[in-house]
Amino acid sequence: MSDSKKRYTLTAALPYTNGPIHIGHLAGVYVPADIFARYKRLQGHDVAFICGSDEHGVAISMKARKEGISPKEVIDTYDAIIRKSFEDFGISFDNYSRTSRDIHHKTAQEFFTKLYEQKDFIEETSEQLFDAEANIFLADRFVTGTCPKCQNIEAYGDQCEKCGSSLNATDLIDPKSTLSGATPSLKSTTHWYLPLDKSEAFLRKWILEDHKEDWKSNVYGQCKSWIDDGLRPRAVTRDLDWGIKVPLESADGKVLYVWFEAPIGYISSTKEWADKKGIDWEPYWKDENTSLIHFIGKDNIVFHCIIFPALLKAHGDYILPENVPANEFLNLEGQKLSTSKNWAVWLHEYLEDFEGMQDALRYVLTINAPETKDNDFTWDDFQARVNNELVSVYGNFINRVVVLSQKYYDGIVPEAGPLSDEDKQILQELKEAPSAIEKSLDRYRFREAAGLLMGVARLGNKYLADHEPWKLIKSDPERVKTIMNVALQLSAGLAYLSEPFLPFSAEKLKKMLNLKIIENPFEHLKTATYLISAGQNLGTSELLFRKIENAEIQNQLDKLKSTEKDSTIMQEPQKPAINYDTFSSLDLRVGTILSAEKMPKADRLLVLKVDTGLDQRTIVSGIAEHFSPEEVVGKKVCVLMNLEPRKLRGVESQGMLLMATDPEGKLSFMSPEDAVAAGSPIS
Ligand code: B3M
Ligand code: ZN
Repeated sequence: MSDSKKRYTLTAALPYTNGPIHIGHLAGVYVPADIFARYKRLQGHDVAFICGSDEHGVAISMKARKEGISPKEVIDTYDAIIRKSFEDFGISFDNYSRTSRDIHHKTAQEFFTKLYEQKDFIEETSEQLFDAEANIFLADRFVTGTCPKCQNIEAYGDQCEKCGSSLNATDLIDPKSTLSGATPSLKSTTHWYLPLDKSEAFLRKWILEDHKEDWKSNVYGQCKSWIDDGLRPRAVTRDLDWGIKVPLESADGKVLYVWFEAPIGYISSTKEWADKKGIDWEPYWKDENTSLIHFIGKDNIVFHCIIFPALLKAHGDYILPENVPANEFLNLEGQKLSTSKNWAVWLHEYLEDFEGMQDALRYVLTINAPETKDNDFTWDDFQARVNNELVSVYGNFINRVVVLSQKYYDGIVPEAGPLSDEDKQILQELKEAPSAIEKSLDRYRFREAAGLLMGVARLGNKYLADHEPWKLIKSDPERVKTIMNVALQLSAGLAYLSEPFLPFSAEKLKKMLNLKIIENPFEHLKTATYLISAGQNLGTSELLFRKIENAEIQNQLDKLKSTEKDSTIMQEPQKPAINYDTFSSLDLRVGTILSAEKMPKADRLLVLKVDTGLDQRTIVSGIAEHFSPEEVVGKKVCVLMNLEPRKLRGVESQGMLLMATDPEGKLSFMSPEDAVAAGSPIS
């Protein structure tokens, strides 16, 4: 392969299929990865842009348990949502696989076997945290406790999200099972460990020396602190029922640790892609001339910079990543994004609410990307960026150029006359733009690159505003031809340069200008003065971007507000299990309220007479602040018959009404939906 054409294997973190994609994922990983992939393809390189769903691990099991469905149902649901939303959003993966596919199980197991046979693992039996109630070993997200490094009380069994430390479950102080809330006991079990400590010398040289200059400082800094802290052996297997079976006879009931197998998912996905194309996958992972680049969020740094490279190196056949340009986190309206708390802007919902506006979100997430520090997404900023930059600058410029060209020249590109110094200057700036953008992108500075692109649009917008061809057309139509020709060159330049960033509008713009497809447009732009020739016909004009109305922003803010309210409902943890006999000892029946009156001098209590089918009895109920006596007469209710009678304000209550309480404390009766006779048993 010649120097000018390089092979790139670009991976984007495999999303867990326990929820849909949100803007944090997009800003951190998928938008920059997609910009880079499109950019490298435009330069004519051989690109494999690889991703897929991450479908094992505790995140999936937890979701399944919580919803009372199988892990398979969870992954099928979210894989479909994620896959579609990426596609609709224009993320240009060459392959999007799933780690539940056979090809991945096989690839991961073969990888394990090779390392096992090479004696790269240590087999060790030790005491691990065990939840006797749930009958399960507690690793990863099944256990929380206090981080020994930063004292964060919500650290997980494999990682503290606050300080980024990678942990073993037994490191946690005061561990608690996330399944039952129980304090775990210790139970002995056998696992296979990767002795990371033995990789220290290699990692020190490869990262701390060889990549001191070219890795981002946030990534380099995290790696340095882990290595300096001392690396310890890490288990690559787990006692779980959901995952890829450990391919050893002695390992019944054990699966591969999700962070062992998920990165191998990049390899499986590449294989799947190459199979479909009928090409060889191996150069993409084994040829030293291939650039392997992992796009990830900052919480995945240790896995991609330390553990996976240590595994690749131990295996022996693979290349190592050239760079891991991890981003920091994006917050939403000042708060941490959270799938479980539903504090997010979900991609599939955005695509519904803002149809055809993929590029608007891509732009805002890029220009405001959390590249070097955490950043905040606010809907007000989104609106301002779209309206003041995409619409008022970029869109306005293009619209003027196309509309005026239609009006003055019937949509035919006019011939340029002699160029003024300013015209020359503008065309020169356009020629310099691709190199500047390339320089930024090659250093993974996506914000800077998007800013440079917008700079070209600004240049054009200002050029037209300064020269006012719409005024000059009467007095100097010849000069206007030149101005419009220059403006059209800038528009064409924007169409080519914007493709990696704003692919949907780039496509539209190319059509509007009737542009040719050119090979390596970035290179072409550096030398060609005329990107669109005089005499050429333009296409029909369309609006590139539309304004965002206040009502749309309000609507999004309202959505978030309702989420905030929901998430403040503290869901009580489930009570300890009871057996069927205990349950069936409850005597529950449908009753009809026959009469009701307020209990004297008690604001909360109503004294009810209830027909239970068996008898008519008195029940005192604390519902007076919610219902008037008149409202409740005639209601069918759920009665707990055999609760011990007790006296309330001197009146004996013979049973209890069951009520539901909503987050605001409002009560409602548990009434049968259909007409059911008083006395009907409830079971
Ligand atoms: N599934 C992403 C996450 O931490 C995780 C990435 C795997 S990449 C091999 O949400
Ligand atoms: Zn910590």
